[in-house]
Amino acid sequence: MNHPKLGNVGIVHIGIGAFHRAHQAAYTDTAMAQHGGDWHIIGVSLRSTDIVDALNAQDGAFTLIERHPDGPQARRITSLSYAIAAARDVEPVLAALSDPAIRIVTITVTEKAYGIDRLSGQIQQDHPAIAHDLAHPDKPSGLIGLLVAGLKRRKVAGLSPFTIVSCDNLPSNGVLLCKGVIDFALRIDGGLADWIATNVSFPSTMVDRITPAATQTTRADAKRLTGVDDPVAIETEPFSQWVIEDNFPNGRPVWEAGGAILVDDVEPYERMKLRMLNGSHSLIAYLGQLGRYRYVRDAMVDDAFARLVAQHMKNAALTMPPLAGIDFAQYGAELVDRFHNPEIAHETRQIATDGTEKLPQRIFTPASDLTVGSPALGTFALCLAAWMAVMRNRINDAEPGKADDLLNDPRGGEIIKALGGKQAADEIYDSLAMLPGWMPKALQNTPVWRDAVIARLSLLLADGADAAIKKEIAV
Ligand code: CS2
Repeated sequence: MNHPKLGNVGIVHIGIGAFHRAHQAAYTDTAMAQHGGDWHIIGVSLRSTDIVDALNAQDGAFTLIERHPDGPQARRITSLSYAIAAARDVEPVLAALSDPAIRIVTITVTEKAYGIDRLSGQIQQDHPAIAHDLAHPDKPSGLIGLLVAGLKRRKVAGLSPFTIVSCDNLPSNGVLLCKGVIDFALRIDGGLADWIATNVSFPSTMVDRITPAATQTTRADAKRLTGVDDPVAIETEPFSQWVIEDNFPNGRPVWEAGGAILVDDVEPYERMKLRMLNGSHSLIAYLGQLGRYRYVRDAMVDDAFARLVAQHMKNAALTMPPLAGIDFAQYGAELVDRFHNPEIAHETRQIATDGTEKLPQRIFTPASDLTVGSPALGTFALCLAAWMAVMRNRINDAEPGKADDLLNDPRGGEIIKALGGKQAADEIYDSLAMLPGWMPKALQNTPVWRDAVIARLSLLLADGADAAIKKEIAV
């Protein structure tokens, strides 16, 4: 599958949103520019067709703007060869996945598209894409179904498999995906499951680059800086990090050229980032939604809010064993600087989506790692309380029948049902904490945790976000 202009492909990427294009596509671009290699990317979009058409109309190339403090810099990325819309026709996707040239599949589909139970590693049979794909394994529509169908074709054709690289903010993302893929395969073809278990590698990764949704300003700046009008230009911060488990039996681009770090064990880096960056992001997002801060940077110029974020970083650092070569305090200070970046318009509403998917690894697991009754629990409890208050307020504010759209969460229907008009903090906590398979039992059964969340939720509901923040930083 050679592209007439761009040379040979070697990677299929599933989920070609802004984050992929600001991150892995940029690393691969740099790697090929400096070291060559047949690593152009075939991009797959699971749902959208517009982005696919727009990218193909410009031969896969797009403008990436980096928002530096002293002004934006634009770069044309050409590592993407072309794109395919799976929603239109899945056959070209399966053809790409079974192309002998493809040696790696990378993934950014967000947490909710996996359909894998975090604790057991088994697939969630009531997840819409999983349910569909189990019933139609040769015509899949979701991530796991596509991977398994692609691997099946390769096995039948006598080809070696591809390496599968999750780049989503899930803990031990490679291990989790491996378990889910094998469990799905087991249910349709035991021999295939064995083949996958023996032959496919799933390196874990930690990915980091704050990438707000593109706006009209992005497009206008791209035109001003490059002279090219690009409807799919994207913008991002200067910082970028990619820590990758070095487990690529079929080769890989020299991603180190773009600054990637290859390690034996990604987990400590992933944990640090999920707990310190993403956890603080969720705290800012839910409190920001309550306090009417549209952007992360707006919250960060509020002194009390910034102190709260620093306090949460410190608390999150307490939940982890030391990591050689990393000073958590310095890492936290750098995160605070990144959140402050006045050039980055990162909407709290964007980060506040999919709370049921994000809070377990950002809030629950670290909170469970603290000793019962530790004062450091406070900011974790405040984040959960803020999420609960946002859910309740959005339901209260919604027109009849429209609450689910406002919640922006894959478990929105369940949240609405659980809350069922409840307005008191303890009732809200008890109904939402009991969402099946969500909050770890150990935390659920800890009365100090329940009390801490309810106290903060009461204050948020009665006096608002400012009062709750002031109280927290005074503790
Ligand atoms: C954010 C992340 O939307 C969110 O939940 O916390 O997308 C965050 O911006 C990235 O993980 C940064 O690398």
